[in-house]
Amino acid sequence: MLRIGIVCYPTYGGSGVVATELGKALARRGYQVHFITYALPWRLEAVQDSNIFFHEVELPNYPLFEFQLYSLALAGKLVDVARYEGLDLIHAHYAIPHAVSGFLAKQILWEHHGISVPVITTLHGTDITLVGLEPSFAPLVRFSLEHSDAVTAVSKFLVEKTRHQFQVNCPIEHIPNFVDTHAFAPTDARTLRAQFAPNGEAVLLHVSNFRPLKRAPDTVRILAEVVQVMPAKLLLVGDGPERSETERLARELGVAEHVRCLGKQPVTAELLSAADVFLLPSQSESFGLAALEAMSCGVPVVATSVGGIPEVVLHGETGFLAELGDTERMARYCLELLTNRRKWEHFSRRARQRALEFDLARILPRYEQLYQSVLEQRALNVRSL
Ligand code: GMT
Repeated sequence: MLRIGIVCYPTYGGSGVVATELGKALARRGYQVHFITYALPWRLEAVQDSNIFFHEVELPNYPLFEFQLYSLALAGKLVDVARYEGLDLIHAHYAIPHAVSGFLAKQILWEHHGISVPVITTLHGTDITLVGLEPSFAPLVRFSLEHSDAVTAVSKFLVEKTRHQFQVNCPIEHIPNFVDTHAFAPTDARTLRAQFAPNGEAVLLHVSNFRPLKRAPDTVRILAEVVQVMPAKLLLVGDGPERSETERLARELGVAEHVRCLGKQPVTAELLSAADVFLLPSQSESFGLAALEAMSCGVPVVATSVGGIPEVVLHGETGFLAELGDTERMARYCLELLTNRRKWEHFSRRARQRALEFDLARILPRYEQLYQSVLEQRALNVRSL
């Protein structure tokens, strides 16, 4: 079976979650999966699978280095793992710096060791729409994409955005994100729910890394509108730069007692199922994996109509989409669902059905086919040398 190196961010964020869930699923299919990153990936902690390996990238601390040289250390580690574990390919999630380090490792492996290890890059979002556009990074992103053996993007929006922003000539395959619909299924969460909403209040839920583009404070603005009509609670899961501002706003708007910040919690089917509505008021979102996991648990989503969200959340069917910042409208959409049980149940069913279209079992073969075709191409290239 193939030996696959997966490079990802290990932190609380969608790209790392996708990479980790992909690796776990590949390992269950018999592939040998090597995670190469600076810390144990967030969703890998509980995994006991003999096909999964974790290689920590060590960062040499030399006084001359005012800044840590992670990209280089990662490239060196990739060379090492590829050589000694016999990797067949490297799958880099998020272009910066992973695709660049992958390229460097590939060149070293070939030129110094005669080993050909293709690099596949999966684009996730801000590596293209935000940070990748920084003048100091943009040339590297473009170069690393053009030198990847295959490039995928998690939404059609992101494919188009990449073409437009970076003017790359290479093919970019759209492989959408996925959800394990067995693990994320509607679950009896009455006990958990009663802890957060003991008097039968409606429950709104938001999960994110609280970066400014997630617009977490907008969830509080939505709550403030909703509680004028009916009792409700807002659960905030995750942590990040805007958590304090979100809490401050809750106090300013007089709704702090209805907001519960849970911090970085494992996102489980039970937690998601405890909610009536999932909120995703992002400024930019290439896909919205958190929304897909909520939908898989039968939770309708109220979100902004930005980026790739409309490819996941169907307006008027599995949730509602509003203009960025239009928290009044988002609150009205919440109330439309919260005050009409039949409507909520219909949306909940459609949300689950929609999530089934992104089931892991449907998407995983797309990555497996891609791996095969990249390796076939490699064999042809090596033979023609
Ligand atoms: O691009 C990012 O902001 C990082 C990334 C992450 O690690 O959280 O999120 C992106 O990748 C996810 C998985 O593919 C997508 O579901 C998110 O929509 C996307 N985030 C953005 O585009 C802001």
